[in-house]
Amino acid sequence: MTVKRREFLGTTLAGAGALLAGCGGGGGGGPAMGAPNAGFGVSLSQGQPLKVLSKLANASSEPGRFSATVTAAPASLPLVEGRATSLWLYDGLLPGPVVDVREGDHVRIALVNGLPLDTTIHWHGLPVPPDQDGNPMDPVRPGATRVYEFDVPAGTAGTYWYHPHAHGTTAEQVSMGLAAPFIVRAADDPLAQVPEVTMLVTGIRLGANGQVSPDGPMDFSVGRQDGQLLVNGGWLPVHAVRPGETQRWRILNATSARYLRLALDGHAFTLVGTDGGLLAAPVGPLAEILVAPAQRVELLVTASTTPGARFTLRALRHPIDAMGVGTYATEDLLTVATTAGTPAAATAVPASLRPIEPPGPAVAQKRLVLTQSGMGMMGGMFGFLINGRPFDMSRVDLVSTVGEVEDWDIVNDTLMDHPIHIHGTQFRLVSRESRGQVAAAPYAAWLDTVDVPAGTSATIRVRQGLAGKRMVHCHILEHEDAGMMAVLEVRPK
Ligand SMILES: [Cu+2]
Repeated sequence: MTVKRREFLGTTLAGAGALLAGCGGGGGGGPAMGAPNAGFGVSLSQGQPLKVLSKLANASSEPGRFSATVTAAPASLPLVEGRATSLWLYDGLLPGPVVDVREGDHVRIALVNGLPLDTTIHWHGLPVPPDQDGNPMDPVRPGATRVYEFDVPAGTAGTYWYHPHAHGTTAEQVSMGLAAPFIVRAADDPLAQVPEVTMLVTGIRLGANGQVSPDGPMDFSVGRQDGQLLVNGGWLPVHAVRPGETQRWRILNATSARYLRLALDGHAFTLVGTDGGLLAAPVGPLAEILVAPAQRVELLVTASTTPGARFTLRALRHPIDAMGVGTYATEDLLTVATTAGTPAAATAVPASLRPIEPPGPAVAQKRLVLTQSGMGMMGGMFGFLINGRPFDMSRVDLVSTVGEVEDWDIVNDTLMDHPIHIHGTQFRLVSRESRGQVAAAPYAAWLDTVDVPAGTSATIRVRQGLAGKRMVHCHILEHEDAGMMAVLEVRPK
């Protein structure tokens, strides 16, 4: 069985000629997109049971403290027959070990850098102090150990992740395997009784030699392309479920650039959580849900009551822009297999989950305009800029004040969709604008990453709680590395 490859640049290339002027691959596009998987195509083993992710062991026996060491280092795994694939992994695991803590915990994690290059750990979505958040200004050198230390405040229960944020090499480090979930639990979780499953989605692209292929110019233009989608490190794994059982799925999109428009054959989703944890009330039933790169969702899924049946979880066809430049083809992610036996009893879903307080009126405004330039950094054929400038870590681009609520208009004047991530806080989507039509956010939810499709804008309401420098960037990792990032300085009140 083969995965349907992404349909890039096929019949619509001519219309995108201006965008792609300078593409070395000529009319056929670059090798990564124009000829799907040309030069790649090593098949991974598939159909194994969905891996239950290992947890990072807590070395502290003191209540309220989580203490551990994690090592980022080269490792090799037998992903394809007869070959060892060289990867960069946390503690030798693909994906890395889950940090599983409770609200109120004090977290102390030592990172040992066994990699041949600088790295950091960014605690994606968590309100950790800026100097503990793995900014590119704070590299951990090869051979060095760095301790990250922070509190996990009340109200932050949710599904987060951690990954490197080193200057210019984040995409490379994540594509080599460095990513892992970080789950914060609340003492009063209204869904604590629902069996849960964590599913971290990553991409892997292996060359004919069975090794991870590096990013090329096309990747640095439109985000890393081709390869296979893995769930918990496995290709097309099988998730066995008792018929009729309701489960809580925590799904993390840890791919470089792949938008996941998720749908499960014959099933509907109930959305109960987003990047920053639970919604005020369940939303659904939903036939599909879009999870942009770096975003997370918590879904309730009630399996079919038919024993011994199989259903496919897919990432559905999704365009990455408004111009017909490229579209992700539908791709299978995982098989849900109902077991034999009698169906489980129905699970009652609470009508309300937790209060989501309104953030209050905005006292300041910001406008971020995303634009495209003719030439990109890192060999990309075009660059993406925030307010006209590429990233410079020595410059401050935006200034906010601790505790002040701001409205940010993020205007996408490029030809591609960009998932925009702000470090250190969770924000609310207020509204979206497209072709002059404004639509209010359909429900209250905490986000740290908002997708802003090409030619549209999004207004978010955001507040930073701690002073220091924060990163604001596109979470298509190749765009981030190629300079689509700004420095936000949060000043004390
Ligand atoms: Cu981008």
